[in-house]
Amino acid sequence: MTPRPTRLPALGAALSLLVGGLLAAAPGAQAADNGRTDPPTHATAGRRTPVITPTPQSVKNRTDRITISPTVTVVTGDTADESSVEVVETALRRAGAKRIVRSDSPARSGLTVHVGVSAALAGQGIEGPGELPADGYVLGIGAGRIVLAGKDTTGTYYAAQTLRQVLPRASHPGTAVDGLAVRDWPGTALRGVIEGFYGTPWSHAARLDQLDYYGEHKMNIYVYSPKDDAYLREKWRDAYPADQLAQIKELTDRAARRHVEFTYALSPGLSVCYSSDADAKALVDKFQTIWDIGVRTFAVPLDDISYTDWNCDEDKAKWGTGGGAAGAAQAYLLNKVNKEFIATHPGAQPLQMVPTEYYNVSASAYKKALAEQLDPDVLVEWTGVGVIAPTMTVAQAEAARTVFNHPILTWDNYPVNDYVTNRLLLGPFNGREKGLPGELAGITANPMIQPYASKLSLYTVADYSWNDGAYDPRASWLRAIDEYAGGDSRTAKALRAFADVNYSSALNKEEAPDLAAEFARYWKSGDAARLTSVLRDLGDAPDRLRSSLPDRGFIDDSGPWLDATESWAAASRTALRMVEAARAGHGAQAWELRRQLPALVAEAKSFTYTGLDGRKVPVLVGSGVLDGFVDRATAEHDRIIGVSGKPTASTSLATYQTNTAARMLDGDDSTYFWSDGAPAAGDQVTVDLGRAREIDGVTLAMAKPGSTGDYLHDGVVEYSADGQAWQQLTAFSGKPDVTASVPAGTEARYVRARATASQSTWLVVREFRVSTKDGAVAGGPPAATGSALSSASDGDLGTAYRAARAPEAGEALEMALGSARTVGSVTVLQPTGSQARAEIQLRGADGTWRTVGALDGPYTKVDLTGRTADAVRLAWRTGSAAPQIAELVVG
Ligand code: LTM
Repeated sequence: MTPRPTRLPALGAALSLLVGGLLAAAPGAQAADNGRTDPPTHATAGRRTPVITPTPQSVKNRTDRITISPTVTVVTGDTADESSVEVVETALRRAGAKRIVRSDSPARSGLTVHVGVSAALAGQGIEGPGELPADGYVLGIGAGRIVLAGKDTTGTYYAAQTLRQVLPRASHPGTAVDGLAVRDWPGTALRGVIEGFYGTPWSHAARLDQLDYYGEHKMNIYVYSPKDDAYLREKWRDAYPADQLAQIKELTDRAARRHVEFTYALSPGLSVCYSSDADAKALVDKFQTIWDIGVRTFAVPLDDISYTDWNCDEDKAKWGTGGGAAGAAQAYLLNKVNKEFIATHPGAQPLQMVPTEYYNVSASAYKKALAEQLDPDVLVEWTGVGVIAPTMTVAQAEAARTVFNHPILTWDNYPVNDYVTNRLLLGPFNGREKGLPGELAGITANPMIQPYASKLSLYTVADYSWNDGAYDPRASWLRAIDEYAGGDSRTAKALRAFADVNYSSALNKEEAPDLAAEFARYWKSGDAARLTSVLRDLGDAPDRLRSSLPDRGFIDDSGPWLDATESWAAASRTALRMVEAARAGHGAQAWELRRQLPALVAEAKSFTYTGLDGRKVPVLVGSGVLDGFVDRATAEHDRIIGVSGKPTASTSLATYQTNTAARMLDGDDSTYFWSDGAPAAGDQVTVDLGRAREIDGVTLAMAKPGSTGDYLHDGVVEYSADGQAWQQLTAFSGKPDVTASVPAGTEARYVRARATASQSTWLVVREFRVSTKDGAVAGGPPAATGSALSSASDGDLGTAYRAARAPEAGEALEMALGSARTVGSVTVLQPTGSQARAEIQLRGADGTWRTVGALDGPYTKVDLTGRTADAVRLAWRTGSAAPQIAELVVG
C-alpha cells in the first residue's frame, strides 16, 4: 500500500493551483473544460463526453482518436500493480479487444496501453504526474496509445478506474475512442467511510462489496468501527476467534487490492484503566494480531464514553477529576500506543483517535489537555459542530484544528441512520463548504445500517471529497442514481422517485423535493393528469426496482420502505381521484373514495423496521409530503361538500413529549395537552372552530393527578371572529376548572384561554370544550358505547354516530341550525355498512317538519331552492337498521 502522509492544507491548496496551471497543451487539444464532466447524454459536436466519477479536476478533449484493435499490448511501469492492470484489461475486453498481450515494449501495430508509465505521456505531449499530490494521476488517450500515469500506484489505479468509465462497450474490435487528457487529483488525502454506527454491523459480504465500491469511486479509507462488534468495545481485550480474524484478513486483502486503507479501530473506553501498563499492553497486543494479518492503519475511538467516571482508582489517583484529567489520561495511553506500537512498526500509518468531545469546537480543559499532551502526529476525528452537523465550514475546521491542535479527520455523521431507524437517508452529501477538504486530513462518512442503500449518498461523499470545487450536491446525486440504475433509464427514473421520498435529513431539509413540487403544482394548476402520472410512476417504482436494479442488496435493505412507498402512492392517487370527483360534483363517488382512504393510509403506515432495541418501528417515506397531500386532499373534499373542518387546537407554548394540543379536543379526559415550560403572560391555547359559529358555552379542564398545579393560574377566556380582535368572556384565577357562560347570539370562530401573568408551573389542558348552538345534535336512538350523537355533526368525516339499537317508532336525529336560515342543501354521509332508512325533514318558521328527501345509500344530497329552517332531522323509518351517520351537512 502506498503511504499517504497527511497533506498540509496550505500546501495542498497551493499545489492544486500549481498543477492546474501546469496542464500542458496536448497536440490537438480542444478548448479546455472547466474541470466538470457532462452528464451521460451530453454530446459536444457529435461526441459523447463520458461521465467520470468522482468529477475530475481537469478533462480536455483532443481532436485525435485511438482505435481498439483486436490485440492490445499492455506495457507496465513502476506505478502499475496487478489491481490496475486487471481493471485496464477488463475495460479493454469490454471495449471489444479480443486478445491482450503483456509486453515490455510497445507493439509495432495495434493499440498499446501503458499502465504506470509516465514517460509514455511525452508521445502525447501531456505533462506527467510529477507535481501532483498523492493519489493523483494523468490519463492520456491519443497519439495511437493510452497512457495511465499515477503519482503512485494508487494514482495509476485511479487512472484505470477513469479509463474503465471512459471506454465504450463493444462486442467487436474496431471502436474508435475520442482522444482525451485527464489530469486529476484528490481534494483531501483520506476519503472514505467509517462503519461507526450502532445497530447490526454490516455483513462480511456487504463489507467486501463496499470495498469494491470504494475503489471504483476513488475512496481510500474504510474504518472498521461498528459499535455493536463486541470485540471492538465490551471485549476489546479479547483475541478474535479464528473465523472472525480470517474474515478481517479477507477484508484487509480486498481493501489492499482496491487501494483502500483498512483501518482497525479499537474502542477500549468502556473499561480501560488509562494508567495501567497491562491495559496498554492489551491494546498493543490486540493491534499486533491485526498487524499480523496485514492491517497498517489503526484508530482508538473514545467517543460515547464517560469521562467523568474512571474505570479504576489508579486513574483518579494519577490525574484527579474533570475534563482536563480525562484528556491527560487519554493522551497518556495514546502516546504509549503511538510510541510502543506505531513507531515500532515501519509502514504503520499515523494513529487516529476520536476524542470524547468530538462534536464541537468550544475550548475546554479536556481539549486543552489533548491539544498539549497528545503526540502531534495523531489524527483527531471530529463530527463537526453538532453530532449530526447540518453544515460544515472552513472556519469551523480551522477552529477544530486550533482547539485540538492536531490534524483533523472528519467523522461525518451522514448518511448514518442509527438515530432514525425508521428512515432511509438517500439524499446527497450537502451543506459542506467548498474548500473544506483542503483544510482536513480527510473525510470519513458514517453510513446507514443498510450498506447497499448507503451507496447513493456515499457516491456523493466521494464526489465532494475528491473535487469539492466542482461539487454540486443535486447534480452529483442524479449521476449517482444513473450509475446505480446500471444505465437503464426506466430503472433510473424509478430509483429517483424512490430516493426522492427518502431524501430529507439534517443535511437536506426538504423532504421529497420533486414530489412536493408536483403536489404544489397540482394545487396551483389543477393538472390532475400530470399528477396521476407522477403518482403512478411512484407506485410502480418499487416493482421496477425489485425487478431491474442491478444491486440486489439495495432491495433487501429497502424492503419496508419500498412497500410503504407503493402504499402511499396508492393512497395519494385515491386522494387525488377523490378531489377530482368532488370538484366534478360526483359527490357519491368522492365519498366512496373518502371512505377508502383511512384503510389505505393505515396500510401505508403499517410497514415496520425492527429497530435497535428489537422493537418494530413504522417506517417513514415522504413524511409530511405524502401524508400532507392526503390530508390536504381530504380537507379539500370536505370543504367542497360543505364541511368546514373539525375544530383544531393550537398553542403558543412548546409541547412536552407527545402531549400535543390536539389532545385538548379528543373528548378523552385522560389525555391532555402538556406544555414544555411555564406559561408567561400572553401565552395561550386556542380552539379554531373552522368557521364563525354561534357559541353557547366554554369549559376548560386543566391540571391532572400528579400535576395538580399545572393550570393557568391567572387568565382570561376570549373569543374572536377573525383571530385578530378579541372579546373577553370571563377572567379566572386560582382554579383549574373554568366555565364561561356566553351571551346569546355570540358568534365566534376562535376561542382561547390566555395567561395574564407569568407562573412557575407548566400547563396541562385535559379538555377545552366550546359548545355551539348550530350543529347541536339531539334525539335518538342513543349512541353505542364509544360513539356520540355529536359525531353526526362534528365536522369530522372520520367519526360517526353509531346507534346502540334500531330506531323506535317516532324517533329522529335532530340537528339545530341556530337561528332560522336559508338552507340550500342537505347532505347525509353514511359510513360503509350503514343501512339506515329515514326521511330528511326541515323545520320551518311555523314549527312544522316537512319532508324534503329520503336517505338513499351512503351518500345522499338533497338540493333545495332556498328553504328557511331552524333545524333539520332524520326521521327514522319503521324497520330501519340501527343508524350510523358520519356527517349531516347543511349547506
Ligand atoms: O459520532 C460519533 C463519534 N459517535 C456516535 C456514532 O457511533 C453514531 O453512529 C452517531 C449517530 O447516531 N452518533 C454518535 O455520537
